[in-house]
Amino acid sequence: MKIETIETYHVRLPLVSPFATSFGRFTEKDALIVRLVTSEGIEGFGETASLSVPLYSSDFTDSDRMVQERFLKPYLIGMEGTDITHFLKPFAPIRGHNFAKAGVEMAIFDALAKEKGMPLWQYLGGDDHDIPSGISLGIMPTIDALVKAVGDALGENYQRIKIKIKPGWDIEPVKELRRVFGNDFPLMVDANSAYSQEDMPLLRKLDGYNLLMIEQPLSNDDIYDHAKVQSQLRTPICLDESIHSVDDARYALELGSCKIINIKPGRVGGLYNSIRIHDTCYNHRDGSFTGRGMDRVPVWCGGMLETGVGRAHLLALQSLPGFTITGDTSPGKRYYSDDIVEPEIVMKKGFIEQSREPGIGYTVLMDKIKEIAL
Ligand code: OSB
Ligand code: MG
Repeated sequence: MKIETIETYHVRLPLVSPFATSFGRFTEKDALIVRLVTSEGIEGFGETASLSVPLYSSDFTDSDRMVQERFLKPYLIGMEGTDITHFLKPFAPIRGHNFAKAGVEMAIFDALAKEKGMPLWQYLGGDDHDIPSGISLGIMPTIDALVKAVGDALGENYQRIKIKIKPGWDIEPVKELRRVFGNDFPLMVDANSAYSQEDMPLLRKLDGYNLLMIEQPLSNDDIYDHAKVQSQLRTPICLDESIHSVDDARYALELGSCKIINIKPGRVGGLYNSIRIHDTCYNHRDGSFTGRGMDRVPVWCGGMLETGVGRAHLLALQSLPGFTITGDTSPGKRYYSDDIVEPEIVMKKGFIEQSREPGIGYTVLMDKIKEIAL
């Protein structure tokens, strides 16, 4: 395969409902859709799913676009090869900017899978099964609004509910959800780094609500303090923001900073690194260094409110065997009234089917994208 062109389209889609986290509230979502064409005429698509502002990670849409234009595309165009590791050579010397790398890397993966005539999930080494769908619900104006949203989500058969928390919106919503819907439905919380070690009493209270996990309670780059907090909690901690690489994942497992890892291809620089982090967790064994009884550390796939292009990649990734916990990938309609792929990504009885078509398996609506591109 020889890379002939790489184009980037900046889109901004209105969200069907505002999404609020501890770091900000969003009513629309920016994304860079990357379209790669090979000299054989194969098209590959990827998505850079960073936010428009550097509040989740240091990446943001405009900086990622610049990194792609100046530091990735010039080295990739004209490159010829047969496997991903070859094409990743120009990525290696560039520090950071993982979301920028991921969008381009995913487009290469899509083209490589299409060249082989294989669905991407199969090309990545995944198993043939439907993907359970979870939902990530933002901070709501009132507890009643949250109860309504969770009731709706359970009614639609979502397999796992995650709610965003922040100081002042934590114990009360969790307590009320447990009171209304019972102690056993699959519930977790995501703090997006809103707490510190001083909040140990609060975290200990959360420990009493049978949560599947507490996602990223402490600061976005911390691995050390999370280990101290995890040692005082029964509830597993899951790291999101803190894990940017295979080494970060290894440090966290060896230190006991978490018992679960959220893998987002954008945050870790693409699918290749996602798979390596998956493998590190899947092959982790008790007795390796600390012996904390953590065999096969489970992973799940997070999201960045991706358009259908990015979500098709997330679905493919989740076919790997270590993704034993339901992730954040919801059907198209949960995010956008007018998604940019066909067929629509739909959920049936709480699951999303894998496509049988080559590559990401969805048609990217280029006319629509060109029309709305910024
Ligand atoms: O922390 O997981 C997060 C969205 C934007 C930025 C960070 C996060 C999220 C989500 C939404 O939780 C997940 C999704 O539905 O794509
Ligand atoms: Mg998160």
